[in-house]
Amino acid sequence: MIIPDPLLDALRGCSRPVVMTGAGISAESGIPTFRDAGTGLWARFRPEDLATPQAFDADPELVWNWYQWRREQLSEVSPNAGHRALVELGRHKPLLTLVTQNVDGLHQAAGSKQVIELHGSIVKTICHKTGKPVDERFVRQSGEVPPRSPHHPDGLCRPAVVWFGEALPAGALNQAMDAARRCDLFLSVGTSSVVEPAASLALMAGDAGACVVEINPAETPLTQLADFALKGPAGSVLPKLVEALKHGSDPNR
Ligand code: BV8
Repeated sequence: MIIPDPLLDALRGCSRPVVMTGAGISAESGIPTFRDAGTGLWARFRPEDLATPQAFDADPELVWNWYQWRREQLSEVSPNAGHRALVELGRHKPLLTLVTQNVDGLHQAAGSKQVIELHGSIVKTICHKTGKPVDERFVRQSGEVPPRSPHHPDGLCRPAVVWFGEALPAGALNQAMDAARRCDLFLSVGTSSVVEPAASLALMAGDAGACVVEINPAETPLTQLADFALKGPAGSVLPKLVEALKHGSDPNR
């Protein structure tokens, strides 16, 4: 893939880039994308139907076990070249803001600092009644599935993620929206651009005059609206982009 010169100019010239990632950037680490997260033993469920408070209320054990399965997958994976390229990009662009919809913590594991997690974190646990954090040692030593919450007599433990129909953490969302409105380049990586309000951030950036770039092997609702759409996997496109930035042009030209 050749990186177009106008894109390179925009990347070189930007000072306040925002990068927003979705499940696609973790695909090359071996984590099924969100919409494929109903694979294997979970194939008979739609992730969107499990990632809701209603599903948890209806069958706490089923939803808890789905997240435990996804957590266990995480123990066997590590960040990939796409995550590492974003760490490198942050070294070249110190005012870069990294926003993720992912709950897997792989950006932090790769070395990215100040990651804005719009949809929470699968490796943390909260009380379903109060939202208060629950220590992982408490979760591990409980023999119940899901563990009863230490914060509320009728509460259960649940993953610290944002479910469909739940509000995003106000601080994270406001930070992401501010960054999107102020940025001069918005890079959307590995997201199907359908989940709101995250999907609107790219449009917000474009409306504020930023150059919008999409990296995704497939078409999404953003593809036609973006200034540049690079069709390819994040694990190879992002390193190419950073290499071209460092060399001032695409080394493969
Ligand atoms: C809310 C955590 C309001 C859980 C997730 C308009 C405005 C506001 C809300 C809505 C609205 N319209 C609809 C809604 C409701 C809903 C929504 O958006 N529904 C969708 C399905 C239409 N939104 C909500 O409910 C949100 N809440 O708005 O609340 C409110 C306000 C006040 C008070 C009360 C309520 C909450 C949404 C958050 C849901 N939680 N995750 C968990 O993970 O289990 S969302 C979930 O989807 C994941 O976080 C995931 O990251 C996210 C988005 O999916 P993607 O990341 O894009 O993943 P996907 O699999 O879809 O796509 C992967 C892409 O990667 C593909 O395009 C593929 O081509 C690409 N790819 C594959 N391989 C690669 C690759 N790309 C690059 N490289 C590769 N190698």
